[in-house]
Order: sequence, then structure tokens, then C-alpha cells
Amino acid sequence: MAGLHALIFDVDGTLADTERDGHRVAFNRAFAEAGLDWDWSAELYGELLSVTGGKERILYYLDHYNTRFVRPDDLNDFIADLHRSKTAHYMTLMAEGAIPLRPGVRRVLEETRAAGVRLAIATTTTPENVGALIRSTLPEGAMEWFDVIGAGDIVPNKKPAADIYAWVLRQMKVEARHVIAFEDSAHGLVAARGAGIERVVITVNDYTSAQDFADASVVLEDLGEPQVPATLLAGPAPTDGIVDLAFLRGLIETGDGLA
Ligand code: XBP
Ligand code: MG
Repeated sequence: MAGLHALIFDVDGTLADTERDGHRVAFNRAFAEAGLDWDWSAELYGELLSVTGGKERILYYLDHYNTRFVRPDDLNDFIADLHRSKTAHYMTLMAEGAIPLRPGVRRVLEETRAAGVRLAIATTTTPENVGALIRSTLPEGAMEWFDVIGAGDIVPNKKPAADIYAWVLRQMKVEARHVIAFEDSAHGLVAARGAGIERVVITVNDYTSAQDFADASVVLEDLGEPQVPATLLAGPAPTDGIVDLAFLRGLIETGDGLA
């Protein structure tokens, strides 16, 4: 039996629904502060999410949606400055407690950690943003719950490239067959599978629910809470609609799942 040794969590859309009311709002505040008339609607933002990484997303927006913008000579510096400002706005939003964790996330973190399962993070967003979300939603000291936090520009290629998951696996010195990844998007699923992680739990959100999750182990609306079971979209059903340690161990040990 393979055994469950570690869980690796994506952040945006998975731990919390941070995209529409967190990152998008922070981008717009940074644009306004820089005197730009750019305004990313919730709908446009859904299209921009096809590119991961905030700096990469701004460039994609200029290349495809705002081609008339007169670019400064130092475009990369200009984008990096805008993105720094966006990160500051995002951290302010998190400190104000703008976004809660998704259902079941804290329960799964606490239950698995108590059982000796190691926790880690693999995300495209910045380390500052990860810290801001964790500090605003979990008890003091919760950063220490995570053995490894893989975030932002520490790898050359962002999701759907496998780099960040491969980096986290290397840092943890854990084999992919002992790991379950948690993701909300097809890009994230491809990244995890690309690093050799065969078990991936998908919790969809409004931006990702129509994406292709055929390679996932299970697809749900969320992780479920007692009295508030999760809706199952594909794969094996967790008992009482609650993703818990026993269900996760089952995914690893029986090889149940779509993939
Ligand atoms: C998240 C992202 C990030 C955030 C913005 O992807 O694509 O770019 O939208 O964060 P994932 P930054 O959930 O797959 O990690 O602006 O800090 O990049
Ligand atoms: Mg995500």
C-alpha cells in the first residue's frame, strides 16, 4: 500500500475564493492608483485567468485586450511596479478579512495534520499573499502547519507547467505516489499531474466549473462540512459528502478515482 504522507494545496480558488473579490479588486485598485483607466470586470477577469501569474496576466491583457495602450520603454519594470502595488492592495484586503476559507478546508488541514500527514502549498501567487491569507483565516502559528510553501517566481514556469509541484516534492523529499494535490482549475490539475501526482482532488468554483477535469481523482463543489455535504460532480462519493482523512487514505490506497 502506498500510504498517505502529504497533502499539497493550491491557494487561489482552492483554499479560498480569492480571485474575483480579492486579486481582481486588488489589480483594479493598483490600476486606479497608477492613474490608469483599466477596469477588469468579473467577466473579463474570467478570461484573463487563462494565464496564471499576475505579471503575466497584465502582459496578456495588454497583448490581447488593450493593444492601443502606449507602452513605456521599460515595460517589464512598469508591470513589476504595478504588480507590487497590486500585492500591497491584496494584502490589505486579506488583513481586513475580505475572504474566508472554503468549506471543509480548515477541517481537512486540522484533521490530517493531527494524524501526522504533512502539509504543503504549491501556488502561482506570491509568498506575501499566501501569508496574508493564512494569517487572516487560520489561528496564529498556522504558517508552521505547512512544511513547504512553494509560491510565485521561485520556479521558471508557472502552472500549467509542473515546476512548482516538482519543486515542492523535492523540498519535502516525498514521493508523488504518497501525495494528494488539491486544486480548483484545469491548469492546476495539469501541473500536479505533470509532476507525477496521480491523486488530485478538485473543488470547482464559478470560474472553473466548466473546465476539463477528466484526469482528476474526484471532482466536488467543495470539501463539505458536517450537516453541509459537498455536491459530488465526478468520482467516488465521500461518506456523508464530507472529504476527510479516511476518504483521502482511500483514494491513495484503493486507487479509486477517475484517473
Ligand atoms: C493563481 C494565479 C495567480 C493569482 C494572482 O493560480 O493565477 O496569478 O490570480 O496572484 P493558481 P499574483 O491558483 O493556479 O496558483 O498576482 O500574485 O500572481
Ligand atoms: Mg487555483
